[in-house]
Amino acid sequence: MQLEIGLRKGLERGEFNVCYQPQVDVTTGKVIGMEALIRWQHPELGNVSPADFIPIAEETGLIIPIGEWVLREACRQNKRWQDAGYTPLRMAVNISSRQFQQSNLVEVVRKALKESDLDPQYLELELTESIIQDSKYAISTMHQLKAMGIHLSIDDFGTGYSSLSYLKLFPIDSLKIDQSFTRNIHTNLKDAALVQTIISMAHNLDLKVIAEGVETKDQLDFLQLRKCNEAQGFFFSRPVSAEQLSDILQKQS
Ligand code: G
Ligand code: G
Ligand code: MN
Ligand code: NA
Repeated sequence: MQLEIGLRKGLERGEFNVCYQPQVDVTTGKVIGMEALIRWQHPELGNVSPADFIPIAEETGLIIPIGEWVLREACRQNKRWQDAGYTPLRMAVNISSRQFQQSNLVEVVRKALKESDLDPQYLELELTESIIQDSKYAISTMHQLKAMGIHLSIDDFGTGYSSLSYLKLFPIDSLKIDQSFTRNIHTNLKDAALVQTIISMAHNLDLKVIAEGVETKDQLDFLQLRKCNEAQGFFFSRPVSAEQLSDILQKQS
C-alpha cells in the first residue's frame, strides 16, 4: 500500500529515470544496442530496486502509465543520440505481460514512435514467456508490432515453464538467454549444455541470440566459440545514465 501510493506520487513528481545498459556484438566487441532499465529515486527510501516495485506496479496496474513513460523516454533518448550523430542503435524496452495485454498497446507504441520521430527499426520490445497465457491475442498483437517494423525478443528465455511450440508461432527476432544460465557456464555442465543448446536452437529457427549477465572474459569466450550473437552484462558495462552512455559511444566512434 505504501509503495503503491509512493509509485503514484513518484510518477507525478518525476522521481523515475531510465538507465541504459549496452548490448555488444560478440564478434566485433562493438555496442550495437542497449536496454532501457527504469530506476526510482524515492525521497525517503532512496534507490528502490525495480525488482521490488515492478511487481507492485504490475499488481496495481500502475505498470501501464509507468511503462508508457519508460517507452516514451527511451524512444526520445534514442532519437537524441541519433540526432547527435552517433551510429543508430537499437533500444530495447521491457514490456510486462500486463502491459502487453492492454488493448491499446499498439497505439501506445505507435504514439511513442511518432512523437519521438524514431524509426521503428531502432526499437525492440522485450517480452516474457508469460504473455503466452492468451496466445491467440498475443500473436495478433505481435504481428501488428512486426508490421510496424519493430523488433521483438523473448526476455528471460528458458525460465518461464512454457511450451516450446510458441517459438514456431510467434513472429519474434531474438531470444535473450537468462542470466541464471550464463552465470554458471563454467561451474555447471548442465548450464553450459543448456546455453549451447539454446544458441543452436535459436539459429536453427533463424533467430538471433543475446546472452544476459555476462560478467567475465571466460563467459564471453564460451559464448563467442558457440556463435552467440550478442552479449550484455557487467563485463562490458553496468546500466548507466544517458550521459555515461554517450561517453561510451563517443569512445567507440
Ligand atoms: O535493472 P534491474 O536489473 O535491477 O531490473 C530488475 C528487474 O526489473 C528485471 O527483471 C527487469 O526486467 C525489470 N525492469 C527494469 N526496468 C523495467 C521497465 O522499464 N519495465 C519493466 N516491465 N520491467 C523493468
Ligand atoms: O529481466 P531483465 O533481463 O530485464 O533484467 C535485467 C537486469 O539484469 C537489470 O536489473 C540489470 O541491472 C541486471 N544485470 C545486467 N547485467 C548483469 C550482470 O552482468 N550481472 C548481474 N548480476 N545482473 C545484471
Ligand atoms: Mn530485459
Ligand atoms: Na532477463
